[in-house]
Amino acid sequence: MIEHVTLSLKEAYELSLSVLQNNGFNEDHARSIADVICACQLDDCHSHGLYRLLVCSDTIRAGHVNGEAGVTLTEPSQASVRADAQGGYSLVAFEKARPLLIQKAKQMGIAALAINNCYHFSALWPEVEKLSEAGLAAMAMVPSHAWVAPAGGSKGTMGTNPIAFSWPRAGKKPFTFDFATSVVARGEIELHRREGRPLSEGVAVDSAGNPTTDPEAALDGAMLTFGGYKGSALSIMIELLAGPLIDDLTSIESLEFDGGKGSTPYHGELILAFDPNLLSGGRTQTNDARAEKLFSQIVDQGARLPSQRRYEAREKNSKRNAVEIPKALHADILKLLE
Ligand code: NDP
Ligand code: PYC
Repeated sequence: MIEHVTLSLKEAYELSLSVLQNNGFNEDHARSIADVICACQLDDCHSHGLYRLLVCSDTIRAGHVNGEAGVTLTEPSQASVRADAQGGYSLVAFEKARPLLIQKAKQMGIAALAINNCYHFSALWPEVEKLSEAGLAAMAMVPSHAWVAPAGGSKGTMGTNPIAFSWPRAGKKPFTFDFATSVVARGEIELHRREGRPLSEGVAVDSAGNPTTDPEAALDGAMLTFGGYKGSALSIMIELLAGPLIDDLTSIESLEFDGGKGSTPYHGELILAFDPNLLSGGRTQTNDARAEKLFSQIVDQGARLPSQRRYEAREKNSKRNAVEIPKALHADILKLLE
């Protein structure tokens, strides 16, 4: 039985800010990281919640992320923005570029944001959800480190490569999904290792290529893609679109750049935004009703929409004004204030 510590939302946020600033992130970076990890913790997304304080602090202590990096925005075309994160985490770059991405999508119907030269540790749903709150449909994708074997192989080649999608719904929270193209995120395997829990079968192979449920052996070996060759192809697509297409690193190159330090991956991110008003030729209630009919048919048969669990967790934790993290994680986080 794992013991937990309860933190009020304010305590969780202030603890996050203190740890990040104590480890060398300026206020801009510390706030952008704290916002996203606290949002994840609020939604019970544990692999990308307060646990990431350990990862961000280890990375800056290894000299591998610039905690004071500025951002340069350029506009290669009417429908694209590039944000150079200059060796900082991606989140400040996203926040600086977001208004321009929204403006361009609303002018052109579709717009792309490339974030370059960034360290990237975060869940993608907070980004696409924000774009849907501005009335847009959106997609985001990133590579990571070469930890995942292609279907039919057994050597880490692609990243855990998450893809997120969000769809705006009138009067309702967006329909959003966000998942790794590996069976589970690497962060989930790291949490299993911390808590001494075995993995499900089919998640990873060990360094000899044999199936394993031991988290340590999985982290030393290779993770597997979801859906066999289908997830594998999607993962390769993400390598290409959020790598060479935007002139940034693949997961293989990110791992080479890391040089064995075990820091956060360093590469680019691609975010696409679509304006339903322009692409439909003038959005009507019928367009919305058709999307809602699809959602109803899913829910009415007892299936759930992606995000439903997250939104329920958000409501529960907001009402009680608290989140819970494992006691051992809390102790490790407090050590980062020393
Ligand atoms: P999961 O396998 O838990 O999948 C998460 C998604 O699937 C969520 O949208 C979730 O909705 C939905 N979902 C789960 N179960 C169901 C169900 N039964 N019916 C319908 N929808 C369902 O997550 P992963 O481990 O793959 O990824 C976790 C996080 O890790 C993501 O946020 C991702 O962005 C992040 N990540 C970040 C990386 C990076 O490089 N920055 C790399 C890899 C992952 P709900 O939340 O409501 O359960
Ligand atoms: O959980 O796979 C992961 C991950 C990689 C980078 C950030 N999170």
